[in-house]
Amino acid sequence: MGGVFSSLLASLFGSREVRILMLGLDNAGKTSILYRLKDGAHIKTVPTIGFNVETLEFNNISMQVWDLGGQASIRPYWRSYYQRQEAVIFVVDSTDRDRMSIAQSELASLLEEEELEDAIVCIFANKQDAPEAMEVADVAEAMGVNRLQDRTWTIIGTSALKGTGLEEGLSWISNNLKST
Ligand code: G3D
Ligand code: MG
Repeated sequence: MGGVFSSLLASLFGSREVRILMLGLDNAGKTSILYRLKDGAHIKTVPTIGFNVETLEFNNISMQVWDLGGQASIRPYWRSYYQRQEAVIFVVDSTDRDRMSIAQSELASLLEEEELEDAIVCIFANKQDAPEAMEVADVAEAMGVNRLQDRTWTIIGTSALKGTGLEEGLSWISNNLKST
């Protein structure tokens, strides 16, 4: 399967400006997802104080990607990136049982950010192709999604390796974005 970005996202979002933030612990699969989506799009990696920001730009769509975890001291720098982000994709490594609780607390603190209070949240339970992957329902429970009642959210099983679930996630975002 090739990249799905140019054809799929052009049809999903048209000329609407969309800003999507993709976050998760390192090794969750974010860069792999970005490259899976990149067909026809541009990816830049911008080194910033203490971390890299990857950006995918296509038409009016921009997707910013960065790693969370173990970087509390630079968290204040992130705030400037949060502004006007309409959707958050939070990527979880479904095989990483040991760090599920760290991922959960990172997601919880992210959702407390005032700038993100209107953002819709799509959790990718990634690496579903791996035999040892936790089931999506178990990832949902570990991520504490029952506490997300006042948000527009979903969780979708994905595999960056196989390219599965990504279209479904992007369609969900397109269908759930607040109209402006
Ligand atoms: P990150 O950008 O979130 O840090 P990466 O994560 O995209 O760099 O991926 C980290 C590792 O997980 C890579 O392995 C990558 O191939 C693997 N990976 C990403 N997505 C999937 C997936 O859906 N399924 C499986 N099985 N593996 C995945 P390496 O070995 O290259 O470091
Ligand atoms: Mg990466």
